[in-house]
Amino acid sequence: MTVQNPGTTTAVPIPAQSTYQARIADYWNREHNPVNLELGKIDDLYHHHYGIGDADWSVLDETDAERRRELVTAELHRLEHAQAELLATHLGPLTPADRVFDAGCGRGGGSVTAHLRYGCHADGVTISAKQAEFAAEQARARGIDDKVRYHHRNMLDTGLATGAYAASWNNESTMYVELDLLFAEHARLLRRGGRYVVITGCYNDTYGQASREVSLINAHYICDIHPRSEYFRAMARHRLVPAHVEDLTAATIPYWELRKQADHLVTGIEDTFLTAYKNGSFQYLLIVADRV
Ligand code: GPP
Ligand code: MG
Repeated sequence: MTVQNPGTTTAVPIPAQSTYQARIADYWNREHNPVNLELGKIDDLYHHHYGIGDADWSVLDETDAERRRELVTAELHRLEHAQAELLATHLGPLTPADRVFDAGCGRGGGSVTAHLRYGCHADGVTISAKQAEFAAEQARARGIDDKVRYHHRNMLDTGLATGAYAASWNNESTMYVELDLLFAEHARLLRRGGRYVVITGCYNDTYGQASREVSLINAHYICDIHPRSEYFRAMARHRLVPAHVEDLTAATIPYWELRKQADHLVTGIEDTFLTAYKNGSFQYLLIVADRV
């Protein structure tokens, strides 16, 4: 290695700080799955997470093929939005003066959901420049860009203001990062008594190591699903104290059963999720914690 100028350091490129992170940004910059875009189009709430709750199976009875596709798309979107609303419920109570941080915000649906519910300011961060542009355009179109902002940054190193946030969350984005680095950043951003919420897929320590299905999910999204235990260990190390934990595994299975039957939307990962949930190796988990 040649040290050309020992008196200075070279800034690490932000937001992609490693080859891995550059690869993730590349994936999300190219991602155009109909299962995300067709659902989002319905009401301009673009989610990048799965759904919860009982499905209305009658949508499958529709005999007109095109109408059936529309009904199935709308039903999957309803279930995804129900998941976003559940997460938003746990952020509050919040006032319009409060600020929230959406870590790994994707195309922005979660921040808009929180803003619509509480009137709060929101800062969403994504490592994908395309997602950040898309989300910002959505906020402009809604006329809420004065309060809902999206940043092309790394959620481990946001540059946002210390202690400025009343609540923060990760909605299915923790599997892309080391939890210690992530929770250190949430603990820094949250004010004392602030709220942290995570919904995630984690592997079940009771089952043992990651199952074949968990490994297939990792390969599909280029992520690294953590064991359930690691969340609690890492939170404890970063002043995040769990106040509520909910296993959403049973609640998410109808979403996957319905998505599996949506020929116009499937991505090929549906059976793997269903097997992983049903064989007990994988869990869909909500954790709500207080920043102490
Ligand atoms: C959802 O995004 C999934 C992730 C961000 C990563 C993996 C999550 C786990 C719980 C393991 P998406 O809505 O873009 O996925 P899809 O295109 O499959 O709908
Ligand atoms: Mg999706």
